[in-house]
Amino acid sequence: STDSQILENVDSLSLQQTKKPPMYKIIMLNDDFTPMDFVVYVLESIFQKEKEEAIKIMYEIHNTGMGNCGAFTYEIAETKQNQVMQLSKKHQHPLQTILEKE
Ligand code: NFA
Repeated sequence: STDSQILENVDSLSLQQTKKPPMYKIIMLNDDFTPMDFVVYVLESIFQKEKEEAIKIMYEIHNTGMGNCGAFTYEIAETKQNQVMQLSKKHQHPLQTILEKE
């Protein structure tokens, strides 16, 4: 649709495959029960965030209702979403995520 996308796609027909896959943002939702430390642990262990960044994202979720954990291909986003669900269920926390197509 944009000039640069048309050029990129025309280019990919004759030269090489440069088209990027669709990306999905993982949005984490606030709730009143999940401990802040657990959310920080999830962001560090599943989303590879440094502690300082994990704390920043956790407070963004706590204060606004939602926050961006990162953008991934569908398969990776779905896997990370399942990992969050399984870890949260194991610890009996109601932490939830949704996917948003970019
Ligand atoms: N709101 C939760 C609390 O006060 C913390 C939280 C942050 C939960 C981010 C979910 C996501 N314990």
